[in-house]
Amino acid sequence: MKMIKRLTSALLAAAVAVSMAAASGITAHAEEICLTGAAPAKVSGLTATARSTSVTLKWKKVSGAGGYKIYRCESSTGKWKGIKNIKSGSTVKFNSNGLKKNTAYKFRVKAYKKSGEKTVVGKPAGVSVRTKKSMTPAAENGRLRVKGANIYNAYGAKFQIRGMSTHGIMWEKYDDILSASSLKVLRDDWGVNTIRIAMYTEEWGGYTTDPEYARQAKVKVINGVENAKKLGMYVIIDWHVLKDKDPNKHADQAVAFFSEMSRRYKGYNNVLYEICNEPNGGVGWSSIKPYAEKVTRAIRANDKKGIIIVGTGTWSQDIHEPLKDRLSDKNTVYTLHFYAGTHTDWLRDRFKDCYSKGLPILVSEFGTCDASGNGGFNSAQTKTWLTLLDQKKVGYCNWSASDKNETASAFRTGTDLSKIRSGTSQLTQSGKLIRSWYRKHK
Ligand code: IDC
Repeated sequence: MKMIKRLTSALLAAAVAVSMAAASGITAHAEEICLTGAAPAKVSGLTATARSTSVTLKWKKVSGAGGYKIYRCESSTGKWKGIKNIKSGSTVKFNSNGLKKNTAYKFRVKAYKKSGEKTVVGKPAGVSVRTKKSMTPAAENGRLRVKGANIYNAYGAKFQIRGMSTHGIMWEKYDDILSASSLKVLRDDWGVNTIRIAMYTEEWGGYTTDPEYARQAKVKVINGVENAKKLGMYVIIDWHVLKDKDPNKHADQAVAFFSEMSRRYKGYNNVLYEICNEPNGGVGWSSIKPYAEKVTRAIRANDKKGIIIVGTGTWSQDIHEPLKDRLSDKNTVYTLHFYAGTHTDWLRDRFKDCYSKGLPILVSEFGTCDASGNGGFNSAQTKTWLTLLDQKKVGYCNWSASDKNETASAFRTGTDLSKIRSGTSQLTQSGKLIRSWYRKHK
């Protein structure tokens, strides 16, 4: 009994000495002797979850590891390649991005630690996995978030919105494009990952002009969001300020609307809130910012994660204004709109400057023609813009997925928007250009 007691206290004293030494940064001599050369244990519990272009690896933390080395081998080539060295000893998860669809991969993870000058590496754990053939955009990418000047998916890769905007959902039957069958064609035949629901605030059955219009418009928005969700597409709810010029004019209604939407959609991972399409008429950032703060507060009271899109002055061209006066909400992007026939090098230069200074930008609307939406189809300028945005991985939505008789429309006049067909037979020159561009990236 006495013996055991004495032993226990001796052990306790040793433990205290070691931990004191560790705390003071001195390595205990005894520890050095027993650890030199001893490799960390083999990683255990390694699993791989495949999507179509990325894989998430998870494993159990290895005690004493200083980091992990990760290797990948595409089975068709049989060659192993070191793809990542994670230095934090506590990391037990890694996303491997940019993989080919429907392809077999093997991964290896080895724990390592530094021993003096040397790195000692444990035995590899391995796992095999096959990426999926295809997945919906939202299943593939999960919840989007803003980081630096870009939008990222849930697995740490930059994500580019490629969307179509409706025309005004209260105009004619332009909300028909929100049917599940038409959205599916946009998703599968075009490669569209996002639908933007344009709800005018003043023009043509505008939300703020009559409570009955507001009620009808809301039903259409909800229908569109639900169909997008079923199809795994992202959806932008757009408070389409235009004629009203100053978003502050209907700020109370905007707050009430976005408060209701964010309460409804806080659990969805596919909803983005665009709170003012295009401030104009000389309304600058100093007026837009307090409006954005008000609406952001209303949204964040319910939905902490959905991305907020904020319009900028001069029909969403003045992105340089918020550059030096950013909103505090980190999950916000700033709107830039271009119409290819009107906005050329000078606006591209502004875009490049703001992007390079870290401003997160979304082109939530662009047209292939001049700013009137009619006339001046300009394929060359459209391609110059889209090439630039693709280089920076900045997203865009085309105006518009409608059949109105104007140049910006993607569909020929008289197309039944509720049942669009795959292929190009129903498309205008603008629709053909957009579809083929989006398909390249599918
Ligand atoms: C245009 C529509 C047109 C409609 C007009 C209403 O294409 O049919 O009569 O609005 O004022 C924008 C706006 C967008 C415009 C579009 C083309 O966001 O509402 O749509 N545009 O003018 N900004 C720049 C161009």
